[in-house]
Amino acid sequence: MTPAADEHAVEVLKGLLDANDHEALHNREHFERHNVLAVNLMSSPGAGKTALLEATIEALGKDLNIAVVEGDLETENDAERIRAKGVPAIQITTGSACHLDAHMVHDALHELELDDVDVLFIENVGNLVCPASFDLGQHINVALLSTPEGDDKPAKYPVMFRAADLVLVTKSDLLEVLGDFSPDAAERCVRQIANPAPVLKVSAKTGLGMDGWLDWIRREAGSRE
Ligand SMILES: Nc1nc2c(ncn2[C@@H]2O[C@H](COP(=O)(O)OP(=O)(O)OP(=O)(O)O)[C@@H](O)[C@H]2O)c(=O)[nH]1
Ligand SMILES: [Mg+2]
Ligand SMILES: [Zn+2]
Ligand SMILES: [Zn+2]
Repeated sequence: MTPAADEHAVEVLKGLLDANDHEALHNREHFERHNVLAVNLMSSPGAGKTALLEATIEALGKDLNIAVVEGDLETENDAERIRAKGVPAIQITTGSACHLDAHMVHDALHELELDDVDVLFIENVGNLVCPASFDLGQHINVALLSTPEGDDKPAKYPVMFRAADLVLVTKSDLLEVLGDFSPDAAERCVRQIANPAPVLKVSAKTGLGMDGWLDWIRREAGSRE
């Protein structure tokens, strides 16, 4: 690219992000008005975001009113899995976009009865790169790192893991069979990018470590009442 074209590209990107930030602020007003805790779940594809939500709904669904916004390029699969647990879910299909933006989430918010919601989970598109750059108006970012991905991912994808208020090492039931994933090494990577966020081991499959995560969500939801 010529320097002029380069500059133009930067201007276009900046304009997009400004418009997104403006809409994110508006989403935040929706959440505040209805006293909703909004949690953005981010990870690579298949790290276990929907499985975590299914297990979370099973454990907390009686105490907290949960709703879910699902982001995928195509299919209604994840929203259907959530609805099967008796919780409202809005599926956003982004087509070719590899992240959710604040406008997409805003459209979904207008399809939900937010007065009846305590915690809104937003499951972002599976991608360790750009979801972290688009504010959705959420209060909390949770980054999932599944054990088969390797413990060095926070070092390789620092933008995502720096944005995380909580890091969940998912599929921790596989630690024994994998043998080479060190939760301590993963945590060191998170510290090296100057993120003091808690790093918790969980397994949606066996329930291992889920109490720490569930307590954390209960505490965050409680602090907003
Ligand atoms: N062993 C094990 N497998 C898991 C666990 N959680 C999820 N899985 C499996 O991992 C695969 C992907 O899980 P999903 O919950 O669909 O992952 P996701 O992050 O929502 O995937 P995308 O929405 O497509 O990005 C499925 O085959 C799950 O059964 C876990 O705790 N342990
Ligand atoms: Mg999913
Ligand atoms: Zn993207
Ligand atoms: Zn609105």
